[in-house]
Amino acid sequence: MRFDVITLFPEFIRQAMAIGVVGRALDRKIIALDCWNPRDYTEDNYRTVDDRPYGGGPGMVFMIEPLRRAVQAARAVAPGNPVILLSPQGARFDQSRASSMAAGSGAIFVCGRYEGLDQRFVDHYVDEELSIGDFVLSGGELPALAVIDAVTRLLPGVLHTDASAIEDSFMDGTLDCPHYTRPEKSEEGEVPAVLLSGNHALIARWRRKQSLGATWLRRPDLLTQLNLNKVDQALLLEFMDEHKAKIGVQ
Ligand code: 58G
Repeated sequence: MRFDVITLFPEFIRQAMAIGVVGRALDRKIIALDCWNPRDYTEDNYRTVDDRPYGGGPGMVFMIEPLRRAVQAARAVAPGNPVILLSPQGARFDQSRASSMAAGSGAIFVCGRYEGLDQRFVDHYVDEELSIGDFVLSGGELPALAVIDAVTRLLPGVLHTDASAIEDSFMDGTLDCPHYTRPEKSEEGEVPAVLLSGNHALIARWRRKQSLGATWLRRPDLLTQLNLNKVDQALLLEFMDEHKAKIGVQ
């Protein structure tokens, strides 16, 4: 899997990607990273990459030419990989998109800056526009790093534990259950007894119930997308009853 990143801040991308799970995947050559700086593809003395918007208004617009040349350089070494623009106008990036990307051979990410890119660049060179959420950032670098991280941790051999086992919680559209580690008793309370029982069937049942309950409480929008089987329905009803008893609903 190779990732190419078109960015005015290649050191930001390289430094962020040297850390943690993604850094280890790079060291072990499970992924490869190359950055392409549009400023290196300018020809004027000032190395200009932005200009004033036609039609007036505040801010600047990323010029076509340095972006086109940077993308062409990336494409030459990563033929067939899609050119992906990170922008608030993009389709929402989620776990299912992360899985599909993990099944591919990589991507060329374009990180915009300023008020945006010349639309003619978008129309001609961008295959897909993605957004990591409904908010505006000052550049596409953080979203590109988020996408690369989400995809990389799904690749075989990247996580110590089997990624498919870990991802099961969100892959099936429910939120993760709570986790606990030592000590068994702390100032802040005790670990739920079931987790100390050694009864693995009961533990799996408790975790599933907590996942369904958390999804119901915090992300009812996700819950409506699910097709719960009879067992899940029973577990969720149990959680709902206990929750209602706890907050004092008859
Ligand atoms: C058009 C307009 C093209 C992604 C703006 C490119 C990027 C948030 C997200 C841009 C971003 C997100 C300018 C700065 C987009 C660029 C970039 N902000 N929600 N900012 O994924």
